[in-house]
Amino acid sequence: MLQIESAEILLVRLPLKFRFETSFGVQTEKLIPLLVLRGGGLEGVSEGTMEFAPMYREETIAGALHLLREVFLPRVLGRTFANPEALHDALGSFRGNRMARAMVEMAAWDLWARTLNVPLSTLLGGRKEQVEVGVSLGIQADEAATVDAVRRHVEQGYRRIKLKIKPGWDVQPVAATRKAFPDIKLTVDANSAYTLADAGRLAALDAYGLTYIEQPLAWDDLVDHAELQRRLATPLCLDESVASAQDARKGLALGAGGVINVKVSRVGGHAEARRVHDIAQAFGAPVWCGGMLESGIGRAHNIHLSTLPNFTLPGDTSSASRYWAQDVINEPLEAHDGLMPVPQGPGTGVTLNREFVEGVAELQEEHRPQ
Ligand code: OSB
Ligand code: MG
Repeated sequence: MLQIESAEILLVRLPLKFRFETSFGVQTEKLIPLLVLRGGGLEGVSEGTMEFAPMYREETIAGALHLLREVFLPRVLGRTFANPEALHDALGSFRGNRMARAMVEMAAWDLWARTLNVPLSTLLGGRKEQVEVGVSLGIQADEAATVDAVRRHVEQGYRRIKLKIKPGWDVQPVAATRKAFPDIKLTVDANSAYTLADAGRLAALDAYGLTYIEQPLAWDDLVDHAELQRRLATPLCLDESVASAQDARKGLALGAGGVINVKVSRVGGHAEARRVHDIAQAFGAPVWCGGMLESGIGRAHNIHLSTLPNFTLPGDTSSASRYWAQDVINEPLEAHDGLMPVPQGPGTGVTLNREFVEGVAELQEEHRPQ
């Protein structure tokens, strides 16, 4: 049984090793909420991917902390569940806030896998021992800097390069990169910065052999993406606008895209991520595992999810050492030749570096049954 005896919330701030510019702003550090669930002498750990401000989607760290403390944790603390799906159902009547609910669900999966003494990937049904990864590169100062950044990561063996774009900076970096690297797997991500009025500009990207164009239109749209897809040869990939398996079904049925970026936290946890994966597979649409600049905890969860069979395109789960001088976990998560090994051992296979985390934590609180 999955027993939830106590919980711990931690909040850490980590400096990013690179400046990450997207269509919605510049990031130089990451504020990361972590959740530990304890039971039966074991612990499961998860990471929240909502941000300080609602830039990517609508959730925020402050909102998540409030919901964990006052609403979600009181629903699970002191209780015993048959499995993580049953625990998730205990939060199933709440609307939205999927990233916050995912924190509880994902920590429960880790705890459950450790209780059964199997790797999380095995419980989810994945078989790969390593997963193909690419890299997501922020907007650079100019074409030369873009090509330089691409070259460095191609040389490291990454299997796909994704360039962030925005209106006024789209064809330029793509044309320069394609000229320097005619054969690499190349994609772009607009993070919702365009509208249908930009269809002509986006259609110009058809000339560069992109594997997909990620989330060009509004974060909550499916209909305009379907209209845009009819005007483009390049497949669209949905990120922001898929928050559930139902969204995935609707998007694929509408023809809003041909590829889905699965982020386990965005859709509410591993069980829902697997349903998104399955629905996409039924539509013949490949999926890949996205990232939110996670620390080692979220990164390890992403790697385990990526072992499912329809993750046939390289994910964004690049080496942890790209992001952090010091990670929150004890184990390295390093890709070699674009292949990320799946951490072995029970659960996610990674463990919190307590000394480091407690040293930098801006918040650390214990929660017990009332
Ligand atoms: O759109 O995929 C995105 C990071 C933060 C928010 C949204 C996105 C991203 C990335 C980075 O692209 C992926 C990563 O390296 O984790
Ligand atoms: Mg994206």
